[in-house]
Amino acid sequence: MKVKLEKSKAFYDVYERKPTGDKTVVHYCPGCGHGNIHKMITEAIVDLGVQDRTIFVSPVGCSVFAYYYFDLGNIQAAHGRAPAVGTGVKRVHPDSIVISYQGDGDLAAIGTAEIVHAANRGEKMTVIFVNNAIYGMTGGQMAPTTLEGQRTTTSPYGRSPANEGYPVRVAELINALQAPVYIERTALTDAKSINKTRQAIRKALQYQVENKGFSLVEVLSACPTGWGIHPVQARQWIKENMEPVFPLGCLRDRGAEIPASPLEPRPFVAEGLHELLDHPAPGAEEERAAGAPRPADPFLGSPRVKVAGFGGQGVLLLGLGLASVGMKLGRHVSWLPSYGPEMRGGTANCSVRISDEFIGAPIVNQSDILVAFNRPSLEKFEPDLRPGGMLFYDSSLIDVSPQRSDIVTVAVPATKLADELGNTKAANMVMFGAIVERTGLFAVADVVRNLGSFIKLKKLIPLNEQAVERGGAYIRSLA
Ligand SMILES: Cc1ncc(C[n+]2csc(CCOP(=O)(O)OP(=O)(O)O)c2C)c(N)n1
Ligand code: SF4
Repeated sequence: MKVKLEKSKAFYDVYERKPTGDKTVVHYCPGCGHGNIHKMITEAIVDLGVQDRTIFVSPVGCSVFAYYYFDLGNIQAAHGRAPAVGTGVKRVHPDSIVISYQGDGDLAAIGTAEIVHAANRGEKMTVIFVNNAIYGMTGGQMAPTTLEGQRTTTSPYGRSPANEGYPVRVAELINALQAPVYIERTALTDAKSINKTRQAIRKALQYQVENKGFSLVEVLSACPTGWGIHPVQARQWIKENMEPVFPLGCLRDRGAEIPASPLEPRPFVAEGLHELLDHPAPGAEEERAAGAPRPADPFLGSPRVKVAGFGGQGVLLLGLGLASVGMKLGRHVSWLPSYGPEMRGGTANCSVRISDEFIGAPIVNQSDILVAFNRPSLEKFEPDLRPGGMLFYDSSLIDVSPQRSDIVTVAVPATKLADELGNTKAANMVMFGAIVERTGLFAVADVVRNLGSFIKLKKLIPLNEQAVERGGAYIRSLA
């Protein structure tokens, strides 16, 4: 018999988001249950034909990086908040399939309130609850599901009910509520139980596709590392120790009572919202300055931009400016800042997307345009620029030449030009002018006209106007 092994299409081929190590393998320890459960989820999603509408909400815990692997819509929620985040997603996109994936520290300790209320409201989502009886990621502390007498790093003499209470049976707790449609507890111990888990995950997702209501599948899963035992023993340990406390089986299945119905379409955008926000509706005719055609290169017309430098160089404001002007011109935009805790001098970067299409994720992994204001930023983000992409760098501050030959490099002495205008801080706006002039993303005049949309102090506008125009003129002088 020939066995064909292939990876589910709902996984990425290569885990590009994984920053280090082998990008073809997951980061989980040998024998960990997370990988098995991920596989079951992806297979069900592909079979149900809902990959393009599934939004996976990752928890905090060992599966915090689940978004490295799933070729789905991915959101990483704060600890315990996945059901609340999932609620928001499902209410705004009732036609999406929402999966809240949570460990026991995440769901049963830090997010107790969120799971209880999401279940009680009957949010139409699927919760996959991975119960490994400890906090895996943080080194094996006691969790609410830790067994009586179980030794963990924070219960070295064994969990004592008198001191720490009894193990929380999550499936039973949720079963006390009226709204949920389907609740089942399964385990990953042997072929039979693995098959049961696969079926339960499938059913829970199927019910969501049929718009039936809230489902929770609790999976007893091994954490050989946290338990300090061999993966094979770990599976036996679940059987012998966990199953008596957390009995397997279906606690509730009301699927047959609730008729299937189509997922509701997305609610319309409130009429008048764009007028209220004082910008044209996305897709409306752009009000571009005369004589400024859109760039022919689609990547430059709808770019993914990374702007990076030191805090205090106006990196975030430049990104905000790109997004604000784009919005004023009727484009879909996103701006995602990222900075260190320092007020000044730390690193800062932002991801900007400008597009004619709805923007699924504001993250920019591979950029079409990189703007670097210092050498560490250039070195850090240059490898992520797509071949053929454009690199703008402040040549007054960066004394090395960029390394790659498959990109277009534009050196702009932004700080020097800003100094000539009397204010070093305007270097970011000099760069703004250079970027739009060189790429054709917007006209310089569009930027100048819309400066007030992101620079709130009116007295600063004249200087910034000069700076944008100076950057544009510099590019024209190179021609
Ligand atoms: C509010 C908050 N408290 C604590 C932490 C630290 N923390 C990170 S992961 C984790 C444990 C997660 O354990 P669990 O949910 O059981 O998932 P596992 O790692 O076992 O898959 C903790 C306590 C945090 N990030 N945020
Ligand atoms: S620590 Fe435990 S839960 Fe985390 S990856 Fe390792 S085996 Fe899995």
